Order: sequence, then C-alpha cells, then structure tokens
Amino acid sequence: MTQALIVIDVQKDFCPGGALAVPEGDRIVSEINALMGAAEVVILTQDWHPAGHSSFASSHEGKAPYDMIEMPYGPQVLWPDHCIQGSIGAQFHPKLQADRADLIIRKGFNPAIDSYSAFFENDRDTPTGLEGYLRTRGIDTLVMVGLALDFCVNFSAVDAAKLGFKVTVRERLCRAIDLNGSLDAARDSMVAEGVTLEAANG
Ligand code: VGL
Ligand code: ZN
Repeated sequence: MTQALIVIDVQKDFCPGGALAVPEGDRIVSEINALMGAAEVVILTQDWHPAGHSSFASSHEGKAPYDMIEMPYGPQVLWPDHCIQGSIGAQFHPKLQADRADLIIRKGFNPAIDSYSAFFENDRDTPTGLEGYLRTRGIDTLVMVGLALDFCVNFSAVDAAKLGFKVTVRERLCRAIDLNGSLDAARDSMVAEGVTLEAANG
C-alpha cells in the first residue's frame, strides 16, 4: 500500500478575506502542515482560472454569484471571480508549507469548463492527469483534506473512489461553503461511493 495526502485548494481566495471565503478556511492550515510532515507523498491542488472564466457570475450578463446556470455539460453554480491565474488570491495560504509537495496540480484552467475535482473537469470526462500520476507511482490509498468540503474535496473524493482508490476524507481538516444543503448532499454522495468520512471530532 502506498498512500498519498491530497491537500485541496488551500488558497487565499478560499480563506477569510478572500474572494470566495470559506468560513474558518484558514483554521485548518497548521494541522495540515503537521499531517504533510508525516506523509509519504504530498500532492497539492490549486484552483487556477483564467480571467473571465465561465464559472464566474461576472461572465454572464444579469447573473449574480451563487445563481445556477445550465452549461453544455450540465448545471453549474456561478461564483464570484476567484483564483485568477497569477493573482494574489490564487496563491496558497501563506502559512501552508507548499514546499513539502511532490506535485502541485492545477485545475479550472479550461475557460469553458469548471473543474471541482482533481481528477476530471466538470464535464465529468476531461482528465486532469492526476490518475496517471498516482498509478505510475504505485499509489492506491488517498487521504484528502482542504477546501471546500462540499465542492472540490467532495468531487475529488467521489472521483477517486470511482476510479478504485481507497479514500479517506478527514472532515476536521476541511471546511465547507454549505450552499442550499450542499454539505449534506456531499456527505451522502461520498458515503455512497465508499469514501471513508472521518468525523469532524475524530
Ligand atoms: C471551489 C468553488 C469554485 C473549491 C473551487 O475549491 O471547492 N469551489 N471553485
Ligand atoms: Zn474555482
């Protein structure tokens, strides 16, 4: 068994003060650093959108952040502009020990398709390449932490489980956006795919 720790989107824009702040998003950083220190393999993901990305409400006339729209690949939440390539907000949280990472995988760079998951874009079909990286390194077991539990952590965990990886999500080292019941729905879908959810107090 070879295990990797995948730290999802611990970036300034997802922390308090950022463009798409997740409540308490910064509270998980020091414990994630400790976990990274003990991990065999560390992978970071970085949400990385071009300006004018199709997931931004500002790219759709008359739409506001958190509205839903229908994209060619299905329903899509519209977000405030966030994690724009090269911007301060796209940087990792300054206390996150990003130097510890073996791999940093960026996602959401396709202007026409959002990408919550570290494995596939939101068309559920276009791969990011992470699966090949993990398989060629002989990694079969994943621990996931980060932001946001109900979006990027959820989609990454579900895709990884579907691909046959053994996946544990440490809820204590995640925080959620919780939009219209999205947190409960995310927990249900992760459990349904066989993801082990380690309770918040665990
Ligand atoms: C995320 C919304 C938009 C996330 C990324 O990291 O969970 N959520 N882009
Ligand atoms: Zn995004």
